[in-house]
Amino acid sequence: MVKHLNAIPTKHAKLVKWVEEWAELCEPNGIYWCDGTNTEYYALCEEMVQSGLATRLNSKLRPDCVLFRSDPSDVARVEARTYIASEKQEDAGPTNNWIAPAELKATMRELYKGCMHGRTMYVIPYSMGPVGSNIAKIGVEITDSAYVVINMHVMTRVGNKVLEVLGDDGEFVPCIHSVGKPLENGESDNGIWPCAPMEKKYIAQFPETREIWSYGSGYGGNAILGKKCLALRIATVQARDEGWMAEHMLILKLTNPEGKVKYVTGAFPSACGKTNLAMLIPTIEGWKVETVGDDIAWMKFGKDGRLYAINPENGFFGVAPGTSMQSNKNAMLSCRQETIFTNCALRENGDIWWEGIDIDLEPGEKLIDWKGNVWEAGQVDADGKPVKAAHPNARFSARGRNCPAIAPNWEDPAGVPIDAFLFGGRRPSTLPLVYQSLSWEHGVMIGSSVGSEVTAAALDVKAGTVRRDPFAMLPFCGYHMADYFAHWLEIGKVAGAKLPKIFCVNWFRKTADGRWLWPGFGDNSRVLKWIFERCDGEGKAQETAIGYMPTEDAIDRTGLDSVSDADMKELLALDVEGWKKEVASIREHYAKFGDKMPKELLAQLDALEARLAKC
Ligand code: GTP
Ligand code: SPV
Ligand code: MN
Repeated sequence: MVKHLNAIPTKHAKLVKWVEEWAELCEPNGIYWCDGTNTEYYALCEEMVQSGLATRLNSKLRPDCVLFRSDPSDVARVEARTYIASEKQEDAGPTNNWIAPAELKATMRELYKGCMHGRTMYVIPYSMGPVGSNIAKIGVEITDSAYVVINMHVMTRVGNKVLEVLGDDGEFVPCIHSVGKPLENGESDNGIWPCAPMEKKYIAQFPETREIWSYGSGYGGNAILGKKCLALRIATVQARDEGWMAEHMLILKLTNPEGKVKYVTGAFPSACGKTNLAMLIPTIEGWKVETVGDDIAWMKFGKDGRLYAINPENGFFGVAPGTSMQSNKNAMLSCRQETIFTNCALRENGDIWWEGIDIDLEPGEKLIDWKGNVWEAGQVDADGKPVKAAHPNARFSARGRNCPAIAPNWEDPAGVPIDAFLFGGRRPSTLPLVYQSLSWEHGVMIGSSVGSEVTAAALDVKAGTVRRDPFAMLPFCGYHMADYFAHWLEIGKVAGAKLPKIFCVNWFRKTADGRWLWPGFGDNSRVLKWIFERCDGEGKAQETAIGYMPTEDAIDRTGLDSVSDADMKELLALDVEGWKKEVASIREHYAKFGDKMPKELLAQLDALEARLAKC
C-alpha cells in the first residue's frame, strides 16, 4: 500500500479506491490530496524554486510570479500523439488519431508501471465552471507534476469545496497524468524539466468511459487535463449526447455608449486572437469590452430559448509573445502578479521578457533565454537566423480575477445569453474583414470551413496554404467531426431556439507587399460595433453571394487614419475569383468526411457556388 501523506479529505469510496489503485500501479513515494489553498500553492512554488525547476521573479516587478523553462521538446500540445480512443475507429473520424481502447490502455498501463518512482502523487479535485453550478463538471486529476498542480490552481477551481459538492458518490471525470520520468535510487530532476521522449508520449481520451490518460508531457494542454482534454474533448461528447455545446471560443461582453449589452463568442484557431479579442480596449468612444472567457465556452439553452454560455476556466493560459501594453494591456496587467510563466526569457532585473513585449532592453543587456542560455539582442544561430529569447508558444498562466477587464458577472453560474458567434482565422486574402451568414445553416457551413494560414515550420503544411480547422476544433473534437457538424445543425432545429447571429471575421488580410491591411487589436471594436448593430437588425449591409457584407461606409473609422478609403474598399471587396477557389478547396475538405458529411452543408456549398456563378 502506498502511504497517504495527508488525511484523506473525502468519504467517496469509489474515488479513494481509484486513487489507491493508480498509486499501486505508479508506485509514487506517497499520495498527497490537494486542498486548493494559497498555502499549498505557495509551498509547491517554493519547493520548485528550491529544486531549481522554477525561478522566482522580482517580487517588486512581478509579485508572486515564477518562471519555468520546459524541456526544448516539450513546448506545446502534441497533436500527433493525441488519441480519441473510442470503441470504433469510425466514431473518432478521419481527423483524430485512433487506437482501440483496450490496446491503448494495455500499452499505457505498461508505461505507468512504476512511473512515479521518487515522486509524489498529487490528487487534484477540480471543477470546470463555478463550484456547484449545474453547468459545471467535476474532474479529479492524478499527477506527479507540482507544475501541473499550480497550473490547475490557476486554470480551474481546486480543492475541498469541490469534494463537498462531489459528496460520497458524485460523478467525476477520472484524469491520470504522469510526466513519464521515474527517479530511481534517490536521483532528482536537478532542475531539469522531466518528460518522456516523443514516441512514449500519449494524450488519450476515452469518450465512452469518459476517462483521460496522459503520459510523457508536462506542458499545457497535454498535462493541465481540465482544459482541452476535459472541457473540450470529453465535453464535446457529453454535449452531443445532452444537447448542448462545448466550444473553443472566447466570450466577451460588449456595451454600447447607451449602456446596452450584447454577448459575443468567437472561435478562432489556436494563437489566432481569442485572448486579444476577449480583452480588447475599444478605440471608439463610449464602447466597452469586458472579458468572460478567452478560450472555452460551454453553452446551454435557457428557458427563453437563448443560448447561455459559461467559461469553464478560472484563468488564462495565454500566448506571451506579441503581448504588450500596446497590443493587450489587460493581459499585461493580468500577468503582473500571481502568474506562472513558461518558456519566457528572464531579465537581469528578475523580470520576464519576450519578443513583441515592447519593453526596450538596457544597452548590452543579457537575458537568459527560454532554453537557459545567455542571450543578447541581435544574436543569430549557426544558419544566421535570429535566436528567439522566448519560445513562440511561451505562455502565462494568469488568474481571471486579476484581469482589469473581467466582467463582474463572469462567474454567474447561469451563464450569459449569447447574441453573436464569430468565426475566423488567419486569411491573408479572399476573406473580407467581416460578413454575416444568410442563415444558421449557412453559418454552420462557415464554421465548418474555418481555415487558417500556418507556416511550414510549425506544421506539416506547405507555407502559404490554409489548414482547415473547422470551428477551431480540429485538435479538440472528441468524436467524428462530421457528426459534430450535424450536432451544430441540430442545435439550429431546437424548437423555440433564439439563435445567435453568425459572422465571419478576418483581422489578418495582407497587401501584396505583406503589410497588414487592418490594424487589428483595439480597432477590432469597429467591427464589433457593426456586429452589435446587425444583431439589432440595424447596421448598413448589402446582400452578396457570400452573405451580408458591410457597405463601404458601414464600419466606423472615426479617428482611424491608417486605413484609407482604398484599403477599406479592398477589405470589403467581394473577390469572386478567390471565392471560386475557396469553394473548390472547401469541397475537397468536405470530401474527407465521406458519407457522414451532412447533406445540408453540401447543399449550402452548392448554393454558394451557384450564387458566385451569377456574379
Ligand atoms: P490559444 O490560447 O492558443 O487558443 O490562442 P488565442 O486564440 O487566444 O490567441 P491570442 O489572442 O493569444 O493571439 C495570438 C497571436 O495573434 C498573438 O501573436 C497576437 O499578437 C496575434 N493577434 C491577435 N489579435 C490580432 C489582430 O487583431 N491582428 C493581428 N495582426 N494580430 C493579432
Ligand atoms: C491552444 O493551443 O489552443 C491553447 C493552449 O489554448 S493549450 O492549452 O496548450 O492547448
Ligand atoms: Mn486554445
